Order: sequence, then structure tokens, then C-alpha cells
Amino acid sequence: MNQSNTTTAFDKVFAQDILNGLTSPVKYLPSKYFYDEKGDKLFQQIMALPEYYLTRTEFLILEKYAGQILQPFINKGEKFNLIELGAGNGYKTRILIKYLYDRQVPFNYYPIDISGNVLDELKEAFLLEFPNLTIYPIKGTYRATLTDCNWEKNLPNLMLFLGSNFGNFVESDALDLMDYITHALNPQDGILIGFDLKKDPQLILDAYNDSKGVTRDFNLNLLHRINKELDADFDVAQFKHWPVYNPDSGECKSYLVSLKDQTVNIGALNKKFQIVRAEPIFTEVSRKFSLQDIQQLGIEKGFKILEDFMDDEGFFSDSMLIK
Ligand code: AVJ
Repeated sequence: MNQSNTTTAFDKVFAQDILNGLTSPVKYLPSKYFYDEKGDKLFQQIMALPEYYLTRTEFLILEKYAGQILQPFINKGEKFNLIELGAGNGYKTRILIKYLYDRQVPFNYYPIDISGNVLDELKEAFLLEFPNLTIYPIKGTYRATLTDCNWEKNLPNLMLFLGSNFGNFVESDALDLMDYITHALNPQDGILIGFDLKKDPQLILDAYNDSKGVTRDFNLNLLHRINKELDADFDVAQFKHWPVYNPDSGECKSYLVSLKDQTVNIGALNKKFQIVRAEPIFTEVSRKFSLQDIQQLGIEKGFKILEDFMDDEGFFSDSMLIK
């Protein structure tokens, strides 16, 4: 195989993102690259872990409050658009869809995701259970799809941003994303955002440092992926999974800390990187919010908080923001 063939086989955007991260003063790797086939599987396992309270808690909230959450949109008496950012496998959205479908409420469902595979599977599974569902998957980034607004015009919109996915954006990026959301919505439209709430720091830390080590493997899988897809040679065994939670900022950050001096060669970049012993690579932020933080975000971006739908322990909130 000649050199040009070898290089064209690599994902250029992926390679460039890794280059940016590893040449930054504090090295980082973007968490969106966790989700290859192996990463998807590990995340499914994480969602079922006893320490990872987020998924089951939000599931219970949606089950308990589906009617109240959807009522303002059902009450409008006309068809509406249900637009979901980062739909994934639809495990939680299914509850809302079922509520509407069983009552024959007219609506269009637009699941948005970066992964075409995920969308195909979601569509197939939902059509099996809800044969008459009008479902139009949209593949793309949040920014691109929120700019294009490829959904039926002149209808009320209810956007969903579940699963604490919003927490994966550092504050400046999150505020920026809110502007795209604002642009995509009309007055009286709503967005339901899943916020993991500030709580006992030990509970939060344990959720990102489970006893079985699944989250550790999830974090380390990023290095395996780079080794595989970008022809790199990270010595994965010489990195330590290290999550930290700051109860003040609400940021739970995960790092991979190098246990030795190492030189990593990345074939796709034709470049070597020095990593010294004890040097951290920042891989993910999962932000936690207080109800006041949510209120503040709403005010700053011109939304009214209609209600914070929470579990009994106050671990998680699906907050309805109205434009
Ligand atoms: C899918 C982004 C919500 O941040 O809690 C789980 C990903 N990372 N364990 C989260 C994740 C480590 C998860 N989100």
C-alpha cells in the first residue's frame, strides 16, 4: 500500500481533533469520540450500573410526569413537532412517544443524532412498536441541524435534550448551543432539558468511578480507538482513569493520567507526542446543576422555566423551558 492510500483511509476530522487536543497546553481528547461500537456497548453497561443513578432516575421522572410534561403541547389541539437532540437508542423517549401514540395525539418525531447507525436502529425499533408513527430521522451535528431546521414549518415545537447530554458541554459551549436552540424555536415553543443535579459529591464521584471498572474501560477505550483508527501506539495499560468532582463549579471531569514518560506515535498524523509521567489528558466533563443554575441559564437565554420535573430524592431534573 502506498502512502497516499494509507492516509486517505483515516478520518481527517477525527485526526485533526486529536492533533488539536494533544498539542494543547493541557492535553485533552473530545468525549464525543467515546462512542464507537465498543464505546456504545460500554455506555449501555454504564447505564445499568448501580452507581450510575442518572439513567434510571430520569426514566422514572418521565414515567411519572409524561402527562404533565406533554399536556401544554397536547392542549394546543394541533399537530406538533417532537424534535430530539442526541436521540441515541430512544430508551427514555419511548415513554413520551408511547404516551402520545396511545392517545392518538398527532405529532411528527424528528430524532437527531450524529450516528446514522443509531438512527436506523431507532427508526426500525419504533416503527415495530408504533407502526403509524411519523418519524423523520435527521443525521448531523447539533449546530448544523439546528441551523437547517428541517422539520414541518408553522407547527408548535417541543424539543428534547435528555440524558444529561447538555452537561457534556463546558459553560461557554453550552451557552453557545443555547443560542442555536433559541434560533431554531418560535415563541411559546418548549425544550425539555435533562439536568443532573448537584448532590452528595461522593455519589457523583462513584457514578464516574464504578466498582466494576466499566467507566474506567469506557474512558480508556478512547485510547484503544485512536490506536486502532489512527494507527497509534498508546500504551493503554500505563494510563490511570481519574475522575474528579468539584462541588463548587459542579464539574465532574475525567482524566487519563500517564503512569510513565511515554512517546506516542500517531501514524495518521505522522507525528510523535511526548507525555510525561503524571501528566493528565482531560477527556470529559459532566456538569451538575442546582435549580438556581437552571433558573439562571433560562433567564440568561430568555426562556421561562415552566417546571422542574424531579425524582423524589432530587437527584435529577427534566426542566421544561418555554421560549
Ligand atoms: C451520556 C454524557 C450523559 O456524562 O454522564 C457516563 C457519559 N461518561 N459515564 C455522562 C458518561 C461516563 C454520560 N452522558
